[in-house]
Amino acid sequence: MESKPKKLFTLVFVYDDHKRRLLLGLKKRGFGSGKYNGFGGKVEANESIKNAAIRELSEECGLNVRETAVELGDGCDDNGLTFSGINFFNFVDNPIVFEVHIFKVAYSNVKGIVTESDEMRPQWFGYDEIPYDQMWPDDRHWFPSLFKKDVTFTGCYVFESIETDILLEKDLREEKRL
Ligand code: 8DG
Repeated sequence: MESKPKKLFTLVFVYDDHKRRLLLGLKKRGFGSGKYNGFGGKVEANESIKNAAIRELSEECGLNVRETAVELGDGCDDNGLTFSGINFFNFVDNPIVFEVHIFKVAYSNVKGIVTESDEMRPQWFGYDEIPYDQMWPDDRHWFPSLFKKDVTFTGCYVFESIETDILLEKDLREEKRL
């Protein structure tokens, strides 16, 4: 995997500790369609990873990260976005590894109205009702780390093919958040 070139993606999860719920979107088209996921996509040329994360969140579900956070904590930046971890997805038959930078943001730190887009149909799920059966198979492996306050994580997942979601190998490391 190390020798394959990597392509950068983002993924953002909006959480609401007050109502103990997480916003996911049902992907309506393209790669991963029919699965629930956070909001994200490809990092464009000359775009920072963080700006790509903020842009994709806005494009896909209508929520905009505030310039200054209302609620601070959990390792977040001034605007409330918390870096959670990086997942590498290696599809055996694909020459490029996906490097996905994952962030979370409290619902109180975004503004706007949750809105369906061409790509995603947003839906809230209780923390105990995450629809893993309708998500990528690796997600149930690293989701617990996403919710931990004091760690970041690095995951490496090998899939049989880019056409199927058969997971062959998984590896997850947690690091103490500084
Ligand atoms: P487009 O507008 O050009 O169609 O695409 P995009 O929005 O720029 O990118 P995308 O194809 O929708 O990006 C794929 C998203 O899926 C990206 O956020 C990374 C994420 N993703 C994977 N694999 C996995 C996985 O196994 N689990 C989860 N939760 N997300 C994944 O690529």
